[in-house]
Amino acid sequence: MDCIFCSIIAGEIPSTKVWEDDYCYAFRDINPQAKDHVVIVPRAHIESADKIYAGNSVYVSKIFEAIPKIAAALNLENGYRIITNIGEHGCQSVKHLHFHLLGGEQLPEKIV
Ligand code: DGP
Repeated sequence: MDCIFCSIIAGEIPSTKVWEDDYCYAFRDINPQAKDHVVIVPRAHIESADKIYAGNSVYVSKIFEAIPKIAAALNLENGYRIITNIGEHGCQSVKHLHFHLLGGEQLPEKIV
């Protein structure tokens, strides 16, 4: 399967690792939109948050267990933002489920 994030997880494409465990891998975004911009991906290839079901939702719960640890490692005690883009209207460019963690500075006005 030709997937950039699967290749990053496999170490075939270099990345700046921030966190990893049995369920997820987190690395710095190549095009940061904030001082700290981390992409958190499940080790399993799941297309997007629209493809979550009972059989794979453990990856999502494990990622959300990891998020406070990643935030603590980055000293984001003043807060941060988590975003996931889904499909064409959501402007998802990489078709492997991922959560953007943005922080490290005051973020711009939120959409919602
Ligand atoms: P999205 O637009 O939500 O699908 O976000 C995909 C993100 O992935 C985008 O912010 C840039 C990042 N990205 C794409 N390719 C690479 C890569 O090869 N390395 C790293 N570090 N980030 C990448």
